[in-house]
Amino acid sequence: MHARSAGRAVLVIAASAVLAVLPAMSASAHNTVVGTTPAKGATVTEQPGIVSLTTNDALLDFGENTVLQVVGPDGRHYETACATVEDATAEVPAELGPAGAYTVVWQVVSTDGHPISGEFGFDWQPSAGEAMGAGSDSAACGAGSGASAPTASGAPSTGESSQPGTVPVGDVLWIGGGALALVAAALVTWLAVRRRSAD
Ligand SMILES: [Cu+2]
Repeated sequence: MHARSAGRAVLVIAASAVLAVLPAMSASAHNTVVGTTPAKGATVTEQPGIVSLTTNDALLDFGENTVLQVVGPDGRHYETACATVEDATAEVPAELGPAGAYTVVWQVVSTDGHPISGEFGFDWQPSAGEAMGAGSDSAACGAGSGASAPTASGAPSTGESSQPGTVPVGDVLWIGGGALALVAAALVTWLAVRRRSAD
């Protein structure tokens, strides 16, 4: 085997190894959900006012990458604003409508910069006299909703919603670090192979 083709084979093997290991490495740093309001599966009889999700660690505030949508049994949205982040909790104001099963669809950004997402449900059985929200056909926040995530400075949004695929900084660091490790490992192995085949 020529040294050059051996080096190329090593590169391919090293690349495969890095790609296989990366997801496992990054998963260990993800926030995990420790609680929600309302609680998952709960029967709610009074307007909760706020729907929230709490994790085990501080969340990153990436504006519209933080999503909490409250979807009613009629498929309409009952969240009334953009979600906000406070330490380990993301929350959104909501005014529930008709009785029935509600689903909260959420996405938050982990401490390591990776988005995590999921959903949970609760049952809305309003007591007599509870006011009902009208809901909306579309999400209260995000592209096309006309609303924008509040910013710390209170400055108007500058159209971040046109880039839904924005890669969090953490991802770039993970990928950059992985690529560096791969290049270093491949170089060392290739030099070893070349020395052996030169003998
Ligand atoms: Cu991660």
